[in-house]
Amino acid sequence: MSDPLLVEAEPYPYGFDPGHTALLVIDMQRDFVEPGGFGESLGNDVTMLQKVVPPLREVLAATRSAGVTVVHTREGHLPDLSDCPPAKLSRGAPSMRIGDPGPYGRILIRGEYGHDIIDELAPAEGELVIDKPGKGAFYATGLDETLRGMDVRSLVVTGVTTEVCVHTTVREANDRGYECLVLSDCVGSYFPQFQRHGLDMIAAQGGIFGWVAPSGHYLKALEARSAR
Ligand code: C5J
Repeated sequence: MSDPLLVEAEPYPYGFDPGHTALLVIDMQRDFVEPGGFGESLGNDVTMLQKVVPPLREVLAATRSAGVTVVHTREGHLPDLSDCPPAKLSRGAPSMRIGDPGPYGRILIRGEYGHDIIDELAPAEGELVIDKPGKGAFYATGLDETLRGMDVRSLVVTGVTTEVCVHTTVREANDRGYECLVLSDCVGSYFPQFQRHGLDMIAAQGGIFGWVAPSGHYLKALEARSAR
């Protein structure tokens, strides 16, 4: 194995081997990021999530150029809602429920326009897209088996929202033995305080769930590798 690349991070440098790493892009779907979707139906300001798009585009481009595996996820449900627990359907008394007609089709239903990933971050041909019914990317998806099959051990985590699907996924990944680096400007929350505390919680206690760094530090490590 070659020397790991080092990313300046909290709580200490994060080492990863690009050949055993995947970039996870979590739920950058129209239903969360664009006006009129599920996120907004819950009363959220979607511009808070749109900030993530420019740095994430850069990360995606550099990751692809470096030949690192990219995995996208989408939260959503089957058209008959058989994979959506009743508690999830009614939670939060949204103005529109999962499965209701919205401006981009039925809210959070697989195959609908709103369920899909925003154009700016569209998956490239051959990139994995994992459809998940829960908040965590490992629950009921087969993601763990897929990553193990590719000998992936490290995850660079991006997407939305920081305190919900990103956090749940990082916790699930940590319990399964993956080393997670969360890129602070490539994850987003509708709530500034959740963004701050969500990131703090990952790197606290010596990196209880993983590492946190701005995307520039990750890009620098990839650039240093191409200069080797
Ligand atoms: C939420 C997500 N917030 N992708 N989903 O319901 O974080």
